[in-house]
Amino acid sequence: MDKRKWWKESVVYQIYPQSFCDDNGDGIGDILGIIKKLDYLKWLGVDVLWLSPFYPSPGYDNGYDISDYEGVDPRYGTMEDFERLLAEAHSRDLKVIIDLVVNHTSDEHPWFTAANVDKTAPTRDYYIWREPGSDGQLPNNWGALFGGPAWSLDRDSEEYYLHLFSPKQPDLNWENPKLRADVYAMMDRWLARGVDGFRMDVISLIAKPADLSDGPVGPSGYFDPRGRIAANPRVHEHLREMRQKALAGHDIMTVGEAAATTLEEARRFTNPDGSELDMVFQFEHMDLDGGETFKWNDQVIPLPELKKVMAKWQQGLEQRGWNALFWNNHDQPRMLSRLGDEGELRETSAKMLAVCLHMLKGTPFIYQGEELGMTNMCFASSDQLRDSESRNAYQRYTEDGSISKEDMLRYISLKSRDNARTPMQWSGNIGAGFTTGKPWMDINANYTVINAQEQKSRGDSVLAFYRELIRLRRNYAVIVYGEFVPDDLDNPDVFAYQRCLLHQRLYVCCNFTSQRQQWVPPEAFAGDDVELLLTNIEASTYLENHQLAPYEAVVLLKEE
Ligand code: TEU
Ligand code: CA
Repeated sequence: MDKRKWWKESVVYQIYPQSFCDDNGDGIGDILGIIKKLDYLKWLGVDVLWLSPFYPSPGYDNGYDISDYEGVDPRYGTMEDFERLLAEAHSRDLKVIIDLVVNHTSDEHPWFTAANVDKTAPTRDYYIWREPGSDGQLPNNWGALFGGPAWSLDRDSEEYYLHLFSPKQPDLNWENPKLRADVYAMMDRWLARGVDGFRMDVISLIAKPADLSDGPVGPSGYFDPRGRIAANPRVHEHLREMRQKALAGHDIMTVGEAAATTLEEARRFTNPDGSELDMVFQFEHMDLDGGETFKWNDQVIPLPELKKVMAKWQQGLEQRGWNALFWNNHDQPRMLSRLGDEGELRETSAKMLAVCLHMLKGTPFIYQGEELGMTNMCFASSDQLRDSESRNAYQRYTEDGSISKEDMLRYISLKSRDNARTPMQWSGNIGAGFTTGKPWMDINANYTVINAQEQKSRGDSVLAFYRELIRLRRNYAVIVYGEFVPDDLDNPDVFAYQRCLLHQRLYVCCNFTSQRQQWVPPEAFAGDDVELLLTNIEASTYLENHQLAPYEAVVLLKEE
């Protein structure tokens, strides 16, 4: 049996502060805006809020480039605002976890600004430096995720520093014990303020291997070192130390963003002995529509592959770890646009995707707007883009002529991170109830149709369905703790599985197509003693004829 833990029984809601709710009308979401929406989140029924970064930042990567780990960026408010948010959340019995971005800082962080002018600065060794080759060459052929090489030359000291993301995000040197102690002390101060845990940004990549040698060149023209870095076992030593020195004695939750992580590594990260993290985000299911040109193409996720990847992680972590379940976050295009129907069956398919994810074993995460069935943006011009990854890619591929401008805009509309970052659609009024000013990025034009106000008043809305789904989790231990058993992984139309816990059994089947599907459940679920626990279709006929309507999802319950 799994050990009971509150974070296994919780549903987490991710807030991207910049795009959530703008209180003061400057077009940027802020902390007071979040406070205003706490009653909405409580009504929805989630247990934990994860806040993406709100710390002081030059904003090159929307706050994932931090220049002060212990402050609040004035664009989001003040430390008093944050403390009020915590108090208001706690008074509603909502927990709050914050983003811990310690793979890198901003190049405007005082640790770096002191270090790059002076080789003898105490924080010089907080970063990773290499001398240029005899002809000034780069230390190796590693590429940065947001384009170009992973090394930039610091002109003052004439050495290169490593950055896995952009040149504005120098990587920290986790081999330095003083850096580690500084990070733990900073975490300790946030815990003392009362936060309930951390989402740890690219934590799988903090331990750079001693071997910085070249690797095989990929589509970017460079070697993508993430797999090699993630395989360095040293990361587990760091996380064990962090657990002992920063987290011991706190009843909190930790979720690691585990880019490029294997199942084997994830078992160590989420070992039930609690020595490292509670759960990890893995990305294998998100990368199934990648390809030759990274993600800049129109490939779609093949359902059988998706099912196999999900089953692999479900079964692979059974009794050996814990999954964080997600279809969406601030780095991903909207899953509804990837796998659902943006047309007439939008709401049905949004609910089906919700059932499919929330009935898996693990802690579900909802990304703002997902509970409304928000969709991708159709970007008409590259001027609308705010994400540096997308802007850089647009420039690179259109300038070298490898992808036409039209195609690149189409790919961006399908895959860009900016699809997730358009402002939250609260109402059909101008500004979508997000802002009374000019929004920092364009609002999706469909806010007049898709918005929270309209859905809150309607019993059959996507929003009402999410609320019901969350409520259901409270009443059935099998949803939290039942073992996952896959069904017919090769079938390309329906995603089906069982969940089993002692005397309770669930059968979940989800139609991923716009056609009806004949779908006969296993024998145990065919009798009269089977209850239709949940469906997203009005007047479902599934129990009578075992037919799934287009995008229908069904959950059957059998109690012995
Ligand atoms: O993301 C790290 C990461 O590896 C990916 O999610 C990546 O951003 C995406 O695949 C690129 O398409 C984290 C944050 O979630 C992201 O917003 C930051 O940009 C990144 O780290 C750097 O801090
Ligand atoms: Ca604001």
